[in-house]
Amino acid sequence: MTPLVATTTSLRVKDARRVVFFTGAGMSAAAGIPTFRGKGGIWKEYDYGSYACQQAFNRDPEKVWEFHNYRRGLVEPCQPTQGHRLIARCEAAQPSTVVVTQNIDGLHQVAGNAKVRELHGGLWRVRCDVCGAKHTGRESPFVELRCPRHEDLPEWKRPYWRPDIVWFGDALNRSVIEASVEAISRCDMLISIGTSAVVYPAAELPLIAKRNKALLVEINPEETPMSNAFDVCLRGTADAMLEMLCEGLE
Ligand code: BJW
Repeated sequence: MTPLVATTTSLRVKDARRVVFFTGAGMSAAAGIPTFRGKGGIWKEYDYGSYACQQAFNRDPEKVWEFHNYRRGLVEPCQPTQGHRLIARCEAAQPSTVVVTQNIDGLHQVAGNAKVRELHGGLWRVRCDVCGAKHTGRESPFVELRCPRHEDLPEWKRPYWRPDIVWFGDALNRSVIEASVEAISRCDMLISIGTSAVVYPAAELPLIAKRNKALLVEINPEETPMSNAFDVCLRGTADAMLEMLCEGLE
């Protein structure tokens, strides 16, 4: 069935029992965080093969860290938008609400959502792939680039911390995928917000909700390759469309 394409709807989140918000970079655009694709997108300026894959990190970890610190610097002063706050209000009113996000900026958590599944990792986490150590902190820039646990090694031989981000070619974290699939399978309304729906496997996750007869709503000013799978496509910004969908929440 072709979707209803509109700028207004009488659908309301308060009328659903279990809602999943499925978010991408457009969710945080109004916070001042650039998206990846399209006008002003990060991949226009930075080639992901040089900055966002394990091979690039193996080749030149300091160059990848420079890019990563640039991203930390961009995100660090940004605050959740009205849209993030409305999604947090939805979880407060309906605790079964889950956020499945491709974003690494952590803004859903800052806004107050507790159930956030980060498909592509987190900007503020680093890990050591040699000893398994993990560190979370909002240092910006992050300057101690080598894992301190390897005191037996001379400084120049110690392994680098690696941003805990899912780069191209990386497998997604299994427990995060499982928790996301579980939430999506059980929801009766899935609202996809601000994703170009070109990165897999994330792009196809909303289809799981469709198989289970949930109502699928897409919020995006632009059409996406997945738009036809949705029941309703709201052509507007995340903040404006969420203001409408979340009307009447306690
Ligand atoms: C607004 C708005 C406003 C603007 N309001 N909206 C199957 C088929 C083909 C390829 C593959 C496949 N399976 C796997 C692959 C390979 C690859 C892939 O998908 N490639 C495609 C690009 C072709 N996938 C992977 O490698 C994944 N791993 C994997 O599958 O492992 C197994 C495997 C590997 C290899 C082969 C086969 C299997 C991992 C993907 C990791 C993605 N990582 C990144 C992070 C990069 C690093 C960093 O951040 O430093 O995640 S890439 C980047 O894209 C980031 C995002 O989370 C992700 C999605 O982007 P998103 O959120 O959709 O943003 P944009 O910018 O694309 O779109 C913004 C949208 O917002 C636009 O539509 C605007 O219109 C809209 N918008 N303002 C509402 N105010």
